[in-house]
Amino acid sequence: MARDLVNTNGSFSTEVERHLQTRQGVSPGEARLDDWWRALALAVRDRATAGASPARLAEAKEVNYLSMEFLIGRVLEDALTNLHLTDETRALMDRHGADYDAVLRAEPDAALGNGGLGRLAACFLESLSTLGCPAYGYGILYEHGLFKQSFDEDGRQAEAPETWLTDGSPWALRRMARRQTIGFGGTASDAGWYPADAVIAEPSDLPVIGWDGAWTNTLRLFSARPVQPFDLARFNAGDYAGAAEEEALARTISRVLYPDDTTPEGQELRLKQEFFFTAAALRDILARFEERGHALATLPDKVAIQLNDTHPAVAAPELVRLLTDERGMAFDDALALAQKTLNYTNHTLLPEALERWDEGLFGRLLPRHLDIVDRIDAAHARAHPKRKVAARADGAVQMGVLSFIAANRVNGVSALHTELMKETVFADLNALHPGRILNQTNGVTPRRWMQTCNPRLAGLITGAIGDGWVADLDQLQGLEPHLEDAGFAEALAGVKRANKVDLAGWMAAEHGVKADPAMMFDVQIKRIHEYKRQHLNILETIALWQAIKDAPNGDWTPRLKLFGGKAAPGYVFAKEIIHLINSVAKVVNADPVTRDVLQVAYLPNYNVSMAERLIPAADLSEQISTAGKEASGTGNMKFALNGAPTMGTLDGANVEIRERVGAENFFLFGMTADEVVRRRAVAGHAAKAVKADARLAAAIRAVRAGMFGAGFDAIVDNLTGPDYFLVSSDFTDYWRAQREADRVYADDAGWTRMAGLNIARSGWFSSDRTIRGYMADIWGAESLFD
Ligand code: 26V
Repeated sequence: MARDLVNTNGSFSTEVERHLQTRQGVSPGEARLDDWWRALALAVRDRATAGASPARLAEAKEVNYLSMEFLIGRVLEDALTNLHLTDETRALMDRHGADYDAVLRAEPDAALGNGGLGRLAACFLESLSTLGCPAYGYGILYEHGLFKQSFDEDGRQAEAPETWLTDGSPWALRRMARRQTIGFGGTASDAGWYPADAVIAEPSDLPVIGWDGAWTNTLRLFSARPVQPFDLARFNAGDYAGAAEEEALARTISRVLYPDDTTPEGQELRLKQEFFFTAAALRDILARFEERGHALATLPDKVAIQLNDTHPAVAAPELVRLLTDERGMAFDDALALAQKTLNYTNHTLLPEALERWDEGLFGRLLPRHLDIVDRIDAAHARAHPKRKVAARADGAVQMGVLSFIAANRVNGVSALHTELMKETVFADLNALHPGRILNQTNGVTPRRWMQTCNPRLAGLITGAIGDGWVADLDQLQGLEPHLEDAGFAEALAGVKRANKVDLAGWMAAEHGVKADPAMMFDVQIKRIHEYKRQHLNILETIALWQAIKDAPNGDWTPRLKLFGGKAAPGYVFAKEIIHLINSVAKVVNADPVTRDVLQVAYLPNYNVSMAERLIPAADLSEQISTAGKEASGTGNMKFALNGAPTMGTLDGANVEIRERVGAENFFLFGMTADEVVRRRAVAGHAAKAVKADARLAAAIRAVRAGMFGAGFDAIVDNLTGPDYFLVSSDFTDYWRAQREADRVYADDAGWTRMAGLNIARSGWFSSDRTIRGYMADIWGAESLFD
């Protein structure tokens, strides 16, 4: 909705008080924190959705972002910020004696995603609204988001269900008129599909408010519901459990987010989830298109559909089916339309994360779609008779191949990742379709990841260069001359110090962990995975601890090593890494010889809200994946933007961060992607690396000897054996780069300058820039503001 059409009659505060009374049923005096945030959310919702659509919306090209995950976190603070309602809300809370910050914290995180892929989707939606690009996000309203993580007494990960939706969400408005029926199973013939089972996809709309409240897009998330609410006959016969069986089965589909971002579970439920939301989204998109009165042949002119990884790849056969079986179009025409409408983003080249569905399972659940996949393959083979690349191969449907064949554009998420796509996984397809693959390097929204999460820095920047940077992040370049000004530099250092003091206070209060803000805050927060190499970080910690013990009077730069992140519940090795970090923390933190210069803390249950606290307070950003494995990274961008230089490999978007902030403002170490491949071919590479580095050997010996307890055999055996991710081979250079960081950090002015240059030169990593790229190069979509 355009801003000038927003209904601003009556003050926001009055609306909040009214919602408090009418929806929460309490007076301001009785309101609990939860009542306040719900009333605030409802009032914000009204603001965001009031008003009419501009006439040109009817003609505009509409973007649809299909994603299994939207990791949105908390919504209220971001919404208030974008609507410029924070001051009024603070005043309202003050008037009623409510604690504004506590009210904001009463909102549970919407953890409808695992990590980078889902958080990127959330940043993209916000940028789409900020840029005035008409768009819908489509996904699943999971009843339970990503599991809650805690540590047991030994420091091992424990998982508990997450319950954000138990009391309902004030953001999610059910849209009963737009329900869809989704079939499964049954039989197929040339005439079409006869599903055996069906569920209802019930949409709930969440508002996505852009900067300045200038435009609001919709995130439409589907819940699965039974076609029949319950079986009355069985109920009346006393079979109460049986009577609710169908309902329970249907609801299972939207019950829980898959807590795994690496290994496709070969499980029916996940394929059901994928088809469920994808089919519901396509029906909704086509219904809206037809309501707009356009002819089917113009679909690609009015609609673009983005497949966020292969999870919605079944969109290809489903769209063809909707156009042929349900609308009578010829197959070739339908496929041509689908191909012009669909686009695919790849987010990982890790072989274990590339989806492939057993053709038996696929055919049982989606018999008609399996036929159509074969016809898509046949059409592709006719067009390219010399090369054999098929979506259905080796007894499975290869979802990456299917997505590629059925897409107009295929993109990678960083320059390096895109090149590796062309050279490795998609080499054959790239040769057949030169130009189809293109790059759109990821970005992050500066509203959440600076303006909201780091108000001190945002204020300092605005004081120096005005507030235009919020919607035009390149303007941060204007900070560079200010860095020469000693007063500004001192203020910048003061912001970081104050953020660290805040974080330390929160760590003490919430986690009982003491953190000394005088130490360097060295932060690694992300999912736990061997390729991300948290074990390289903790090994270096052990080696540093040993070095300090050897020379306690040395000139050590005091460091706090901070970790956060969850491991997939079934990923045993990753869970061992968590256990090791916690065990090292226990020993090192208790050591009177070293504790003033080295501390280790692993904060449990890392999520979006925790990232918003940690990133503004970080001094050093750990981005240490094995080169060639991290598709892009987006945390790396958030740290640089908030003034934490990177300790990193030449991987993913680290490469581009280093190019932009300058090599001298980036702590580079490790092998390149090419060197990684060559090193892996060296027989006994890990054993050789350990032999060549006495510090590494001693650190591994300490773990093996049980200095941190038992249970780390798999890690030790790996680092001295196969070491596929080359932790041992990169250790020596990592140590060197860390000592270089120590040296620079010891010089306050030098470090502040480096941090400042990271901020000033990170404007390019705004997701506004990324979305402009998608609009121009992939979607052919335009802003309603232009
Ligand atoms: C795979 C699966 C398999 C089945 C269970 C659920 C599930 C969920 C996610 C995935 C693939 C995850 C891929 C991913 O998250 N890639 C990350 O994407 C970020 C945004 O582009 C990027 O910055 C990270 O480098 C990349 O690892």
